[in-house]
Amino acid sequence: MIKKLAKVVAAAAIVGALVATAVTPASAVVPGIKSGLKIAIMPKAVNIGYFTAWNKGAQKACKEIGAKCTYVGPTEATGPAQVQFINKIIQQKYDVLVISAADQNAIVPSLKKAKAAGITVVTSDADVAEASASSRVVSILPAASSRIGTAQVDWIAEAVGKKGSIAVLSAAATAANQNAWIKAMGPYLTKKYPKMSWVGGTVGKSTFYGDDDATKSTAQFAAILSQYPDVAGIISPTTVGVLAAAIEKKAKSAKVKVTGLGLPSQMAPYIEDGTVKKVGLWNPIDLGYVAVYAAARAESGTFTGKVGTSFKAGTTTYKVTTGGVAFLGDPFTFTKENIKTFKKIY
Ligand code: RAM
Repeated sequence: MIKKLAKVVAAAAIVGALVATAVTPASAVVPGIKSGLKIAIMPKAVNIGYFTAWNKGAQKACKEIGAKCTYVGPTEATGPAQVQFINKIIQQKYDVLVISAADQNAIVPSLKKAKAAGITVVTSDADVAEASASSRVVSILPAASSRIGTAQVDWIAEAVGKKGSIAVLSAAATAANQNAWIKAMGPYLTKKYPKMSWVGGTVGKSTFYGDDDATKSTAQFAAILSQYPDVAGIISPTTVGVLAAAIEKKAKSAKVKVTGLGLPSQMAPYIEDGTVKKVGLWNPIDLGYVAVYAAARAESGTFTGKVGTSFKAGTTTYKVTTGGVAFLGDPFTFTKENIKTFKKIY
């Protein structure tokens, strides 16, 4: 992955150099992208390690395209908290906003205001609600929700020996990404693993919300154990939740198995000591990188975001599919065997 990115940067640098000496104005760094764009990169919350990696990729793209990018956002992963920052972005006349929606509905009116003010809005990591898709140009997401949801069911099935009851420790109830993954988990578990069940009867009634906050996630982990002492496994589809679960499982020597979407650099100690056998995640650095390219091309008028169109980020071409979404690729899984390598990357 790193090698691939290095190649991409090298290729972009060469292209940039050639173009600069040819007819294009000296300020153009990547063909098809205006240079000097003012871009805001807004995570669900700035204090989440996953988004630090996402921003790293975004900043790398910004450097390549000659944009000025600012990482800005709340310390609490909620829609209302993001709205205050979106309003500031509008006042400060940014050209582009790349945002991971903490709330699929609450931020929509502000995104529409931004759009009306001429700002190009692209969601990445977490989208707005399907019905509000027109409030952004395109959404850059890791992989199809069904793939991310069902993969986590397979990981927990492996951990619990394909039997027992399962709960979910999620992020915010308002987050489109976690909700879509959880929705895909329900029917898949029932169909594929007949000896497994949801602690509350359905996946919806078995989902606890830690709001992408470490303290709340720890409390919800404890709530699952006290409400369902026989729970065999917990899936936590959030980097904040799965880390809190691993820490608590270890501290309490809890028998419950834990898996989910974890940042390898944060989960390494718990994978290495066997507290957690396996977690997975895509590369958030790549996700931020691709989102900036899509947004900058849209702002430059060389990409519309319409279904069926495509755009280039580095050397890779991404296609926009149903719903105005482009996907990065399947998640990687991390175990004792490979965590040493991945923890150094993100
Ligand atoms: C948390 C956030 C983010 C999600 C990851 C897996 O960091 O909720 O949106 O994609 O987990």
